[in-house]
Amino acid sequence: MTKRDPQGLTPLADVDPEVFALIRREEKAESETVRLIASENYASRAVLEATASVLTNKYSEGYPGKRYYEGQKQIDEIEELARARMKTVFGAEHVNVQPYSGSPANLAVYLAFVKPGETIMGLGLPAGGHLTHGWNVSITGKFFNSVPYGVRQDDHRIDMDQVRDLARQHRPKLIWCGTTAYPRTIDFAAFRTIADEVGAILAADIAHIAGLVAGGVHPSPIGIADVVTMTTHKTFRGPRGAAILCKSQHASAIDRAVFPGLQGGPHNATTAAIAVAAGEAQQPSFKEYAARIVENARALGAALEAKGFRLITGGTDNHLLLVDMTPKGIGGKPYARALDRAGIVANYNAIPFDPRKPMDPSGVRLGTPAIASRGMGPAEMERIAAWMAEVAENPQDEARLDRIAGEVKELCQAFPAPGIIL
Ligand code: DSN
Repeated sequence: MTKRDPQGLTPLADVDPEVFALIRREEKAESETVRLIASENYASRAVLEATASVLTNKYSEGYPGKRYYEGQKQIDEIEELARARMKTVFGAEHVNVQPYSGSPANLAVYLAFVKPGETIMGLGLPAGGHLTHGWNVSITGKFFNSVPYGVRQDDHRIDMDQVRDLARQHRPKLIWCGTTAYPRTIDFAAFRTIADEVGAILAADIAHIAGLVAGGVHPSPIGIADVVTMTTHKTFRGPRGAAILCKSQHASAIDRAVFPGLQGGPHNATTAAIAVAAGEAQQPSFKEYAARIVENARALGAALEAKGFRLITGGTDNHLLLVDMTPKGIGGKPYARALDRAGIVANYNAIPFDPRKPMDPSGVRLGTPAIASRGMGPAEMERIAAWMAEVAENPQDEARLDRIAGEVKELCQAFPAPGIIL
């Protein structure tokens, strides 16, 4: 769209070599490293293509058949398709695919069901909850009276007795169940019983485990929770986006909360990519992928434990491990830095009742969705655990970290990263 390119058809590499080079470097980095960030994954080429389509050009405030702009024939069909496929994948009565991401999806739930100042409950951030479940630095902890619950001191499992006691005492309007750093299954039915007893709306945030739920390896909250929120880019392996799934009786409250309550035009390219991802989630191979995530997390956990690592709750039922680095004599942050140098990408993370500060906590969080997408299995988990142990014992040995990074790269070459053409 310069004088020499009125059609805007010049490729990115020529229009903006600087941005192009940075994207290429990211592609190389994602290909050549073992990515263990529990919330990350590899979207397929098909998902990436839909995301990068002309749908980005359209404005579509409203919902299919009820838009404020003309020219919506394709957009309406795309959104209908995304909604229908998501309903099929999750068995939901109603789906809204317009939230821009997980935090706006959760805000829409507040807007639909709670007034400012009313009481809500969610798992506290230091115990593995999410900021938007009422943590004090988030708008959700400032605009609502938030009563966080936690995990038990002895086994670090969600303390359902405490949830019940706090709910009886504070009579919340809304109870969140859902986590970002919790390695165990969530007992949705137990939360339902408590919510019913105090007359609360039950919201399940399955952002982390949506792919496991879709793949049948984690119990589903559909039909149990009143409303379910999810991001579409974590274990679900779609584009950066979100969805809200709910019972029909809450459909119009949720839809009105998303638009016009919180957002303007939906990101139509994302909607198309959600449709693609939901189509992929209906394939038998998605079930295999979901099972591989959990199998790998268990195998990685067992291999790490055998090498003296301490796993919070002693293991995992899902896609992630929370590791207390204290027995290894290194903090989570310097360890995550050293791992990164060795080609293994994870994030430092607080552990429950962490004596250290949030920016320098005791733990690291490890997830297996991305390496499961590459097709790695238990044998590779053994190798990764061995490298992780070597890094923990030699975090400043640059030559050793370089050697490991080289070995990691070789392993990665044997398991090409989905969606990336090098
Ligand atoms: N940033 C996400 C995660 O890493 O868990 C939560 O929003």
